[in-house]
Amino acid sequence: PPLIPAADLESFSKHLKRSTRILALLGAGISASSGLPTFRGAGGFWRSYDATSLATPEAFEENPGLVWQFYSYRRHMALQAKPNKAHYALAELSRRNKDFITISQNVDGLSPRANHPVNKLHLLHGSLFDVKCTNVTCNYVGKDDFTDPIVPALDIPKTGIKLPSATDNEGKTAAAQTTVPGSEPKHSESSGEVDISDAEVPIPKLEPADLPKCPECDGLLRPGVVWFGEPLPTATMNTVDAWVEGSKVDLMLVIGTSSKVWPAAGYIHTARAGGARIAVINMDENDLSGRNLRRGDWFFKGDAAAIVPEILK
Ligand code: BJW
Ligand code: ZN
Repeated sequence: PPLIPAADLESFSKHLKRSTRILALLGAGISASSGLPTFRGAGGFWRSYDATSLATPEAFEENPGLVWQFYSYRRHMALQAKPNKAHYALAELSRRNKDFITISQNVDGLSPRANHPVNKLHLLHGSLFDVKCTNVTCNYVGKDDFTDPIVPALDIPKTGIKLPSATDNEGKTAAAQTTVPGSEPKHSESSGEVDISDAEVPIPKLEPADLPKCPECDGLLRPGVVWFGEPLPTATMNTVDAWVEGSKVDLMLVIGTSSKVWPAAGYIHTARAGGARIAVINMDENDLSGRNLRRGDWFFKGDAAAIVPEILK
């Protein structure tokens, strides 16, 4: 059968052409086919931990070394991953449409690397490549630092026990590399790298002294992401709220998100209340469609990397 029912695609395309104000909300599912795991459901585990339980201020307070190992692993994986066709198709739509904004819950940097216009891309949950100082009297924020590893103790390929592999019989070790967006990571072919997301692979217990330090006050740095219970970046929220509430949104694309996390999920309700029609792109029809879709909305089931370029053609 075709990827998308023809009647749905036709009515969607018609509406897309007529739409002037378009809003896209992105979640982890848009990056799934780039090889990055989502949070909920299968794959939402890192070692023996539920990924969402590590994304909390409490987890960081209790064991900053473990939480930094989790984020260092995620930085490394995100740098190895490449944006997929959905990231590129959205970036293209964004360039073509003046009144189109994208709000992303993702921290992986794949939309910016797909050259999504940055002034029309709003990162609600921060970035894996930003850092913030934990010292309450210091406001240091570091942006777009793509160093991998960020400090030597967080050198993921070397902190576990290196496993022998068929493609790595010359005894090469993966060297630490720095990557800039737009260029492909210069890291080795991953040959022989250990996967510390596997709880069987031993990792060292890190002390605060091993972890990233503030260049201004020498305090402990933390990942520049938004954890549960924390406020979202104020300026970003203000811009997005003003745009969404400013005038009627014609079309909202909800791509690869379980829509369970607030306030991100709230934009679906705000846009709909203002008269927007909603198109959901998700692998799982239980996420959002049944509960929230109305007559006139669309649900496109499948891999975002295949569906998004197809419907935005
Ligand atoms: C595919 C696919 C493919 C797979 N193609 N699709 C009760 C009611 C309402 C709110 C609350 C409440 N109790 C607590 C709250 C607040 C809380 C919240 O929402 N909790 C809910 C879980 C109930 N929210 C907060 O705490 C937020 N802050 C806040 O409210 O502050 C208030 C405040 C004000 C003033 C002062 C102080 C406080 C903050 C939320 C921060 C979320 N942070 C995280 C971690 C970010 C850093 C990191 O990456 O580590 O953000 S949690 C995690 O969830 C991450 C994600 O961005 C976010 C959303 O997840 P997402 O992207 O939807 O992923 P999944 O895995 O859930 O879904 C993937 C989807 O893709 C699935 O549907 C798949 O089917 C699909 N899929 N493959 C297409 N190939
Ligand atoms: Zn500081």
